Amino acid sequence: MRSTYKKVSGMTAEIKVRRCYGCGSTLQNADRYEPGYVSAQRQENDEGLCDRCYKLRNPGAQTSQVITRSFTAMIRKAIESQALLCYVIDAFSLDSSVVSNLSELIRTGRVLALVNKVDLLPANISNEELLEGVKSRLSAQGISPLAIYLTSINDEQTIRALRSELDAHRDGKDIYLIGTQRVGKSAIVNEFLKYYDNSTDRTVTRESLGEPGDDLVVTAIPLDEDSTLYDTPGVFEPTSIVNQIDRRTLKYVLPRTRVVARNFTVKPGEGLVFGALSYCLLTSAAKTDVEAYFSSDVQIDRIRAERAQETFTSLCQDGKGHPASPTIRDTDALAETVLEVPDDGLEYILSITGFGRLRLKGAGQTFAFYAPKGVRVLLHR
Ligand SMILES: Nc1nc2c(ncn2[C@@H]2O[C@H](COP(=O)(O)OP(=O)(O)O)[C@@H](O)[C@H]2O)c(=O)[nH]1
Ligand SMILES: [Mg+2]
Repeated sequence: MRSTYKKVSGMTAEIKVRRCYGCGSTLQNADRYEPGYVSAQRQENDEGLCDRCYKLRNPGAQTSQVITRSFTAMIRKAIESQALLCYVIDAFSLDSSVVSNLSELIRTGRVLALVNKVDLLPANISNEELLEGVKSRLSAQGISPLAIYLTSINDEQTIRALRSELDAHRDGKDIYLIGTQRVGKSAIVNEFLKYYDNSTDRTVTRESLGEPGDDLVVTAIPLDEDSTLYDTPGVFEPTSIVNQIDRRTLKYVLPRTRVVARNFTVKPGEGLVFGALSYCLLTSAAKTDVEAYFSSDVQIDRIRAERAQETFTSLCQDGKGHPASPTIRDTDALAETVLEVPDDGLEYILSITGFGRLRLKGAGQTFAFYAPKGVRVLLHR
């Protein structure tokens, strides 16, 4: 779909292609079986979502599924045929990319974990620590992967070696790239295609596997005469901050360059505010050293408990908090989660799903987190 903007100077109209905020497809109203389709009834909408993503986010009375019937049918078929399910995971955001609804669906299949975006990982976090985190999260969801492979679309070597890594585990069967939205499935495919040699007489196609009213469009890449690699649409993860903020804010929240740890000492009665999107307060124990891991575009400042609500609201409304989202205007948009950290001197992670996390040594601290309603706040080892 195209939207036309008249330039202020008048003469030329500028044409801008609009993309779906959910799946990234170009919005269009020509073909309902192609991605990005916006039906006539939703033509005037300003959500910037295609019908599919709109339906997922506004389940309404009809259904509360975040994984559609067509998607479930596709996975069942894949498992039956012994296909390799390539679970694409975001190295920076394990909590928003290792998700229970998808894990549950693929548990009985042959799963390979493809941990992508390793280039974003802070320098002080080792691959061993990352692998440990991935393994424990998958295992908590009943998955023991055949292998865990680390990739980055910015690391040619990992992309070049991807084909042989996948071939080693697929037993000649199909491969399905699956995962939540924006973990990099399509970006991996684009890079993969640069080194891809099609030895078949089939071509790379877009295929519709869904049923009417439940579109499911995949990219199909022939691997050999009888097997195919499928890039599938991202699964919607309702507990991620990504769904609670405005689409223009998203580019600041999702890191684009390597995340650098930022160090703070927080005293009781104090806390930290993350842009104009969330904050936390230390409500007990002695002062604590924390390392904060967020996109470098997220401004982090100290905040005092007794003025926290006021400070937060003014950050939201006076343009001083960055990033700010028009969907979060004051503390009414936030919900409280209290995290009690054990007093054992071990390292703990306090995470706001899809946004960022704090790392600290357990000393019996109590933290109150205020994150957008619906966003999960978690304590991990
Ligand atoms: N830094 C970095 N960004 C990546 C990587 N892979 C994907 N991205 C970016 O992540 C965003 C989402 O990627 P996309 O392929 O559309 O995700 P999909 O929804 O899983 O298909 C895009 O802006 C990509 O450029 C990676 O390895 N490193
Ligand atoms: Mg994609």
